[in-house]
Amino acid sequence: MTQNNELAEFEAVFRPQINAYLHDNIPRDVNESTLAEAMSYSVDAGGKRLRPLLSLAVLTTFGQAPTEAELRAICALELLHTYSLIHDDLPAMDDDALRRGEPTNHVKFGPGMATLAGDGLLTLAFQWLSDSDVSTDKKIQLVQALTRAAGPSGMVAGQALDVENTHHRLTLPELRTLHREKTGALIHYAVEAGTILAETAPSVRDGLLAYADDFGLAFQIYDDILDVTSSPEKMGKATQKDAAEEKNTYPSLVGLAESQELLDDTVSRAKEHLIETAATFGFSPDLLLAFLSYFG
Ligand code: GRG
Repeated sequence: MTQNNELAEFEAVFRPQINAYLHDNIPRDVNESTLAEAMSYSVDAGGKRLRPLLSLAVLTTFGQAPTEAELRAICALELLHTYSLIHDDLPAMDDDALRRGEPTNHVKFGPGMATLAGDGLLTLAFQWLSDSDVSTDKKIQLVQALTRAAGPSGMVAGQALDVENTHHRLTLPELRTLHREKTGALIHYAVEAGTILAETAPSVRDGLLAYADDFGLAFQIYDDILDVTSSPEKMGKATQKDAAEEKNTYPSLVGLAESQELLDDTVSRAKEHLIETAATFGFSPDLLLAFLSYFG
């Protein structure tokens, strides 16, 4: 089977499981029904489910099928990711009107309720992690890793750097730090969660995390490139908006051609980390390698 067929089959099995788990388990019986509606509005709006799929791909790579408890712990990350998107879209942040093809949470429910829906999903993520039926030792490791990735030493720090520098030009190393924290940290955690649940040896984990970090960087460079190239309509919008806000992106800092080169180098490094780790420790890199096809 080719790598890409393997990924297609994997996604066909697990994306519906993730969607169903999220849909069926988002609490709808909270006292405040508008809050419940606002939380499920964004969670049910779809999305690629990349982060939980990466965690599940690590488990699959090591021959393990997720238990219901593991699926709950893994889906917690998608709740947290969805909170970050709701807050990122708020008028006080990016002020975006569309997300996942639908009106953003604050357009539909107002900024106050959208803030609370994000707060609710962030908290619920830790509820799912801590009440999931995985071992206490693994739960502690997962909670520690997720707080590191999502909090003030990870995603929130990256977002703060972004907010603070909206009107300042960053250097390339500074932009890299911003993206490693803002976007890369949750992708790092997605792979780390898989290694915790699969109980991989520390050297395997380190090799997979090196892959994850290059994956996260590539993901952001690719997103920056797509913002400029994806469609004439989007190109006009993104360019105007980014120029008006003096946004720090790879194309705005180094141009499109060099951004593409940086993307190619980063994807190649991710491949090398994975192939080397797999060859040293004797597992198949194919499924995780196939995830890199996302970048074309
Ligand atoms: C508000 C604390 C706080 C953090 C926000 C994630 C984030 C930090 C900002 C998102 C900014 C952004 C759009 C970055 C581009 C890369 C990215 C994270 C895209 C969204 O993730 P996808 O493509 O989205 O996985 P889907 O909809 O598929 O889940």
